Amino acid sequence: MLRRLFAKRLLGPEDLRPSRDGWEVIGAFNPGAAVVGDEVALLVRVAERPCERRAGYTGLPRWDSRLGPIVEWVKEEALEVIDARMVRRKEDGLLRLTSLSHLRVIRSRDGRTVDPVEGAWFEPLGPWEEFGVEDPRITRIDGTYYITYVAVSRHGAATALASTRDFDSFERHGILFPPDNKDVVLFPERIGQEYVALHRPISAAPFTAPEVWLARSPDRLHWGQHEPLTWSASSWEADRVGAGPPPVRTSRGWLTIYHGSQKSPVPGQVGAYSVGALLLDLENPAQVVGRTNGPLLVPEAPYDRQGFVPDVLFPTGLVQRGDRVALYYGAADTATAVVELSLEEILSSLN
Ligand code: MAN
Repeated sequence: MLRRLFAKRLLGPEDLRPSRDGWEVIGAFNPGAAVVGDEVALLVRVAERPCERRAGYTGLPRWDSRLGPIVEWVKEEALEVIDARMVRRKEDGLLRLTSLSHLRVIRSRDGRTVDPVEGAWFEPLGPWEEFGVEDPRITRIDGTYYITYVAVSRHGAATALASTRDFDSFERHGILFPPDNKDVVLFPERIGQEYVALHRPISAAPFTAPEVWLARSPDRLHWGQHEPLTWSASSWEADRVGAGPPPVRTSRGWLTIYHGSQKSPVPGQVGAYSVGALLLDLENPAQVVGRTNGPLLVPEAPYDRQGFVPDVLFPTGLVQRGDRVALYYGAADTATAVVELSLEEILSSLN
């Protein structure tokens, strides 16, 4: 396990006002991060649910294109609880989320404290975002910030692209990877003329445990030449894996921080999410040339261990300054936290 050189919970639901009357913020987590001028901009996932409770009913939130956030009240006996995040409708076996997420810009001058003033909001729009927008990753390419984010709807969890130059206004570029595909990150530069992305498709007929794949594109919109990254997974990453923040160029290869989750022995409980690292070949990043033996970080701080989904450390943003790597992450699907690590120590833990 690596030394945590600095660690802090930066932001929680208590720090943000709900987007509308009658709604409560239950999570401010899984932040994208980018250096903008001399500040760090965080794009935080804000999860909300209705304040109202109706005995015998569950309120299922969704974004209506005309009305904004609305609630559908469904009899409890018509639903099966999967975990804190999801229920299944018995009638048709389909899933719904128990909260509805949008994104908000939060700025930090020093990367270790957040400004009280909130920036722009990125709210769901259109049919692909009906159940919310989640888990943004930010990559700066040629002066523009590209944001890959999960767009959830009755059609599944897809990954879409948006861009911004200032974090005040955003342009949408549509869906890049159709459902079920999350944890998409773009590399910060072209490799041999092409844009490169990591993504994580999930199949309903699993011939494999979830894998991280790599794809290439001439224009950031059309993706092909898909291939899986292969490494032999350990038990801490046996259930889910996915790229964390965008890969970082180092002299030894592309340092790629990712999350892995354990299988939980308890039904209805989500297995612990920890952090690992891969090293990908600089010229051909589909080749894994190094990896951590065990996890780099496991949920350990009280805020990693307790919250909406306990024991989740979900890295989504990274800012490098010299040897210092600040990793911004979602703690227990509730709060935004930062942990600072030494790049040298990360690299020497890889083999
Ligand atoms: C999934 C996603 C994330 C979430 C983790 C942990 O990967 O829903 O948004 O943070 O699970 O619950």
